[in-house]
Parts: sequence; structure tokens; C-alpha cells
Amino acid sequence: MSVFPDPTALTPLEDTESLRTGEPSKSAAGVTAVLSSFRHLLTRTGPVRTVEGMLKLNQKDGFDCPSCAWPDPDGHRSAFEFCENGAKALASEITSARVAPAFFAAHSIAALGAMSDMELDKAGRLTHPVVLRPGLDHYEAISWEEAFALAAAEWQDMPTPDHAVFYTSGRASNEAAFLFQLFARQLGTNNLPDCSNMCHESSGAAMKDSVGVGKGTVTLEDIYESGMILLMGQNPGTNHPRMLSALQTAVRNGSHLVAVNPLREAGLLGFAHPQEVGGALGHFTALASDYLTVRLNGDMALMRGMAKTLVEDGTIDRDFIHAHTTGFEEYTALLKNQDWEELETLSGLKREDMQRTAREAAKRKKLITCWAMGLTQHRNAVDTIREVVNVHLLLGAIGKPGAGLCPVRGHSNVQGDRTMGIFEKMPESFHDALDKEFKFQSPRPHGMDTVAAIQAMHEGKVRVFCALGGNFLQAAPDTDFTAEALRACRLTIHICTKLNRSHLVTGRTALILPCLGRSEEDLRGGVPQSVTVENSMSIVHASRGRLTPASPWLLSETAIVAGLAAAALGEKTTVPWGEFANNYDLIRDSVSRVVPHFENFNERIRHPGGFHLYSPARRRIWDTPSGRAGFSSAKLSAFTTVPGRFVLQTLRSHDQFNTTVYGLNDRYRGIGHGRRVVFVNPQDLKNLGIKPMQPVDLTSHWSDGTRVAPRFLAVPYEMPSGNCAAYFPEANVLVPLGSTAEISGTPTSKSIEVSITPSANP
Ligand SMILES: Nc1nc2c(c(=O)[nH]1)N[C@H]1C(S)=C(S)[C@@H](COP(=O)(O)OP(=O)(O)OC[C@H]3O[C@@H](n4cnc5c(=O)[nH]c(N)nc54)[C@H](O)[C@@H]3O)O[C@H]1N2
Ligand SMILES: Nc1nc2c(c(=O)[nH]1)N[C@H]1C(S)=C(S)[C@@H](COP(=O)(O)OP(=O)(O)OC[C@H]3O[C@@H](n4cnc5c(=O)[nH]c(N)nc54)[C@H](O)[C@@H]3O)O[C@H]1N2
Ligand SMILES: [Mo]
Repeated sequence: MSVFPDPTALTPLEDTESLRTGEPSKSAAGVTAVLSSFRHLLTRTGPVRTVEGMLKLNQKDGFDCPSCAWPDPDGHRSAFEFCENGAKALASEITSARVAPAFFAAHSIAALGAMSDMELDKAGRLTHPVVLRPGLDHYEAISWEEAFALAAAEWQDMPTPDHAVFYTSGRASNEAAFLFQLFARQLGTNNLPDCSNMCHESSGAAMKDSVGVGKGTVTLEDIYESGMILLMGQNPGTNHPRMLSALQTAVRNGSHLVAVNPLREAGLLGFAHPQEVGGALGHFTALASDYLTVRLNGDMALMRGMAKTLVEDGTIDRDFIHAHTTGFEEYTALLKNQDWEELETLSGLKREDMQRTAREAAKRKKLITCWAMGLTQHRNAVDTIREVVNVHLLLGAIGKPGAGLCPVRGHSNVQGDRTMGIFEKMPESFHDALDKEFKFQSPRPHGMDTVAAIQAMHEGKVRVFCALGGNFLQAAPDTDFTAEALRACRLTIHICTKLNRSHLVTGRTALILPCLGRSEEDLRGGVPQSVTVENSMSIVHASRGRLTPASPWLLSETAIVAGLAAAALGEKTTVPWGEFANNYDLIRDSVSRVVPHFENFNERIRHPGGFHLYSPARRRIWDTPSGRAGFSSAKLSAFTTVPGRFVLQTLRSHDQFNTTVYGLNDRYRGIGHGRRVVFVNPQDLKNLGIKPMQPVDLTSHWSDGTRVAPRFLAVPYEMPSGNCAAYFPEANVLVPLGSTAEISGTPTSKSIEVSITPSANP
């Protein structure tokens, strides 16, 4: 049974016939963004809840924005510390629409499957726990007790603990995440895949190896006082809009911004601050003063070209290199033998571009490099990020004010979840501390990451799949294969706020366990509870929901995880699940003894604005085996295709948060009313004999065969020849499960080899 809308017979809402295209924008935000925020909020929630919600969003006594992980400015927050896309995320959470048991009675799985992702989200907030029993095609209400007992029975019936998989998406609070990993480990498995496996895993792997920490080394203050910012593989106008005001401050302070992106993204070009008079009138601050339209996956070559320039010019920081690094000789030998021609071919840039950028960095010294998915989702992602680190090491641009590495995280608490132990291979020291705190033996063999879990599920080696948030089916690569994998489980469980397609592709039995959103008041025994989150700059702070919950039947994520664990583990457990569920301070007390640098956790989060987690690399202490930061001398590479084919990247439109589709516009790229589009270089389209707006089929090529995504409209768009782009999740069917980044295992969602042909279904 298909649970996807037929792409060749689209629903009226996604009727691509009415697709509009216009000129891409030259700046982001401004008043249109504010109007768009309020339109989304008002149409989905009503005026009172809108104002209540906005006034508590990102305030020190309020709740953390459920959208991205960009930090809040300290000291000078405005009354509305939010952005257009934060408002959309909030509107989606505090919507007045409801998915109650009657909704499921009226809609079979097949009927829900015919709805688009946007319609599923717009259906509203889930109100009751529901179950899909074997052989039936409607979810029906179930009590919390019965749901916990049903799940417990499946977990207790597994041949081995490794027949369980626990997936986490990055919106879960620290408290829920800590309990989730504890449950998995008390059950006896490290099978803890998370969205990070598909996201910044490559950054963590590269940085841990090179500089000893897997997290960013800068703060907002550093951004403000930087001399130069390299913004690589990131579209902040859409995905981290609050970053634009930080960039504006940096530029006004004299920082030099260089954008590195195959597409000319509006948010990199200019920013009209909606809360400044000029911005409101449409005057924008120019952001990037240099724009390198690198070829997809050409970044490693670019960085190597910069490194070569620095070494040849002799503009490197010899004292730093001598005192703090290893591998310099080997690396410089490599640079010496590197010819410019190869660097130019692989990067798609000119030698002068690389030299100019390097010289600017050498002149300004205080370099910050920010990056996101444009660097992490390629086969050589880890080597590319290590090459970024190489440039920083040559300049000594790390561990000093105004300089450092800044992987810009996605989900609002994805970094915190990892800190709390959501990882299939936590270090031994974490296990030891966990064992000591809870007086048990946690399993030591590494567990499965996202791709390995899909493979194992597909092979029938997983009985119970339990997800703390997220939309596994739509976020994972190889949609059809992942669907089969989910269907091979006995039980699939989703702890979540909103309906999504993962709820329609299920194990023999399925549970949807609806939880409170971050904006909602969480009362346990009449006492309001706070949770905590960690942002992209390692600041841990409290978040307290203030709004009335969407339904009186909802439980918090923390209480649901505790309820499941208590039922599944029964007498065997050494964890006071019930007490934890009723008082999150007790969870934080345990965290303070298990997780490094969380001493006096409860005290410290009561300080408005929270606290900054210790980062050794920030102080030039290198937590690596050699005690030094390491140059990487990896073999230069870039993804290429056979002639006539294209490198496809899958990216986000302006109207989505990952798999949650808020609307059908991608305003800054000039797209209106449609998502099934593929952006292609105008000359390439001509050469293919394809007209603008002509329907095309995309076929991806991989060692195991081809995959087809039918009927996308071809949109001519400036970018390097041989590259193209389409939206995720529609294009995920094209991403082969086996195509992953070396070392980090991240699916290569930004380098997929495709051919573009006139559609068989025009
Ligand atoms: N509103 C909103 N906010 C979000 C999200 C959302 O979906 N919506 N998602 C959140 C999450 S989980 C994440 S991880 C982040 C994602 O934030 P981004 O990484 O900004 O997200 P993408 O849309 O994947 O954009 C990738 C950008 O990298 C560029 N790019 C692609 N390939 C390459 C390359 O090879 N080299 C270079 N230099 N550039 C390249 C693309 O052209 C695009 O501009 O955003 C977070 N914030
Ligand atoms: N092709 C391709 N694939 C990609 C990417 C790409 O760029 N290209 N990006 C990857 C990246 S960077 C990421 S991070 C993943 C994202 O993967 P996921 O994190 O799995 O996906 P989301 O779309 O963020 O999850 C949305 C769902 O989370 C649930 N939810 C929302 N709020 C809450 C909450 O407060 N609590 C709970 N428990 N549930 C909640 C809702 O049910 C909602 O439907 O996708 C990855 N997949
Ligand atoms: Mo992400």
C-alpha cells in the first residue's frame, strides 16, 4: 500500500501547474519577513495565543525557540527575539487545529498517505495516545497505561537487547534525552541513532580528531569582533535567520564576510533588520563582500588553495604552529606538490579567488569559519572540514578572541542531546560515570547509527523502533528502502507533537505517543517544570513552557520516556523513573554527576541566560592523543560524475523545517506555490534541450542501480555548470542508503549523481 501522494497526480495544494518563479532576492528579512511571521501565527493560532507565544519566545524566563540552534544575544534581547522561521515553527506548534481520535476514525492510513507533508502537519496537534493494531487501517485511542504495557511486552519479548533501536531528533530536551539514553542502556543496547548522524556528524568527527572537541569554539562575542568570516555551505537567511543580525553587527564592526556557496543565497548578500528603522524601510546592510560560487563539493580544494597561498606567502603563525600542532611538515610538503590546475578544476574557482581569500584572512588574522550542511553531507565531508581546520591552524585562528571554528547546528537542542549521551559510541568514561551513578553495567559494544539501523531493520534484525521526535522515514535517505525497513519491525513508536509520514509506515503494531511542545506549561504534581537545552555555542540554559497544553491528555517527553522505561524494565531497573518524571531537578542532579562540566547544574541554570560549557580548544588545550592540534594531510578529492550527468544537492526551501512543510514558497529563490522543482544551470538546461518549467524525471545512479524521482519542474538558476538542486524530503528517494560520508557515515545528501531527462509523465 502506498502512503505517498502520487507525484504525477498532485493534490490541489501542491499543484505544480501554478508554480510561480521570479527573480531571486538580493537581501533577506525586512518587513516582509515580519508580515510573514504574523500571517503564519495568526492564521494558525488566533490572536491571543500568538501574542502570548511571541512574548515568551527566547526570553530569559520563557521558552527556547523550537527552530534552529543559533544562540540568543545576551544582555540586549529585544522584546521579540525571534525570526520569521522561528515564528513559523512556533505557529506550527501552537496551532489551534487538532488531530483527535475522531480524526483517525475518519481517516484511514491510505487516506492519510494521500495527503502531502504540508497537509499532514496542518492537520494539527496530536491529542491522545493512539495505536494501530495489526491488520487494521485506522489508529484508535489507547490509554497511557495500556500503551506503556503494550510497548513493554514487545521489549521484553526481544531475543537480544540489540533488537531495539532508539532514534532521537534534535528537539528533545536534555532531560528527556538523558532519560532516553539511560533507558536504552539499562535495556542493554547502544543502538541510539539520531538526526545528527544525518547532519553535523562529519563536523564532530573531523574536529574531535583535529582539535579534540566536536563542537564549535566561538561565542557570539567572537563573531562580533572577528576580522573575517568565511560562511561556507550554509543558507542562514532561511535556516538561521537570527544569525543575520550577528553578521550585520560583525560587518558594521569591520569584519570581512566571504560567502562560499554554489548558489547566490539572499541571506548571504544582504540583510534588512526588521527591528531597525532603516531595515523596516527596506534598506539593507550588504553582508558578503566577496562571493565564491564554488562547485558542489569543491570546498576541500578551495581550502587547500588557501593553505597553499598562506604557506607560499609565508603569512602563517609559526609560533602557534610550533607550540600547538603536529603534522605541519607533512602537510606543507603536500601543499608544495599540489598544482593549481587541479585545485581550480575541483573547486570551480580561479587561483586568484583562492589567493585573494587567503590573503584577506592573513591580513585580518581573526578568522571565523561558519558552516552547515553544504560541507557535512558529502563523501569527503570529514576531510573537507579537517581542511578548514588546517587553514585555521596555519593562521593560529583558534582559541583566541574573534577567531575559531563555528559549525552552525541545526535543531535547537541537537548539540545538547549528544552531550547527554545520545550517541551510539559514547566514550568509556561516560559509561563508567553512568554505571557508577545508577549502579549497573551499561553495554560497551558500539551501537548502530542511522544508516546501520536502517540496514538492520531491513534485514529483520530489529523488533522495536522507538523515536523521540523526528520523522525518520522522510529524513532518512532512500525513502523506499527505509519504508521497507520500518515495516519489518514488530512495533514502531513515535513520541511526538505532530502527525507525519513516519506514522503511516509502521511496524506490525504502531503507537503514537503525543507530547507537550516546548512552548507549553509542563506541570508535574502541580509544580511547573523547566527543561534545558544547549545551543550551537555551548550555552546551556533553561526553557520553561508557558502556554496551555494543546490537550489535557498530553504528557511531557520526559514523563513518556520514564513511563516506557519503568514498564519495560520492571523490577530490574536501578533508576527511580517515577521520581525523575515528577521532578526534573532530580534528573539534573544525576546529570551533574555523569556528564563532565555539569557540576551544580540546577544552580547554574537558575542564572538567567544559563552557562557556557567549558571548551578546551577555546583555551588552546587539545584533547587529542598527542595533546596537540593536528594538521590533516588527506588526499584531495571532490565528487564528480560521468559526463552528461549532474551533481544534485538536496536542500531546504524557505517554508519548511526539515520534513515539516509550512508552505509552498521559497521566497528568496523566487519560487512560489510549488516544491517539486529542480534548479539547474540555465546553459546546462539549454544543452539538454529542456525548456524552463518543463517536467523532468531525475534518476540517481549508484553501484546498486538507479532510483527515480518523477516529474520535477526544471527551473533555470545561476550555479556552476554540472550542479543542480532539489528540495528535501521530496528528493530523498534518490539518495542511496549506501552513499555515505567516510568516517562519519552521514548520507551524502549534497552529492548525488543524477541524470535529468524529459518526464515520462509530462
Ligand atoms: N527554517 C528552517 N531552519 C532550519 C532548518 C529548516 O529546515 N528550516 N533546518 C535546521 C537543521 S536540522 C539544519 S542542519 C540547518 C541546515 O542549514 P543549512 O545547511 O543552511 O541547510 P540547507 O538548506 O541544507 O542548505 C545548504 C546550503 O549549503 C549550500 N551548499 C550545498 N552544497 C554545498 C557545497 O558543496 N559547498 C558549499 N560551499 N555550499 C554548498 C547550499 O547551496 C545551501 O545554501 O538548519 C536548521 N534550521
Ligand atoms: N536529503 C536530505 N535529507 C536530509 C537532510 C538534507 O539536507 N537532505 N538533512 C538532514 C538533517 S540536517 C536532519 S537534522 C534530519 C532531520 O530529521 P528529523 O529530526 O527526524 O526530522 P524533523 O523533520 O525535524 O522532525 C519533525 C517531527 O518532529 C516532531 N516534533 C516536533 N516538535 C517536537 C517536540 O517538541 N518533541 C517531540 N518529541 N517531537 C517533536 C513532529 O512530529 C515533527 O513531525 O534530516 C536529514 N535528512
Ligand atoms: Mo540538521
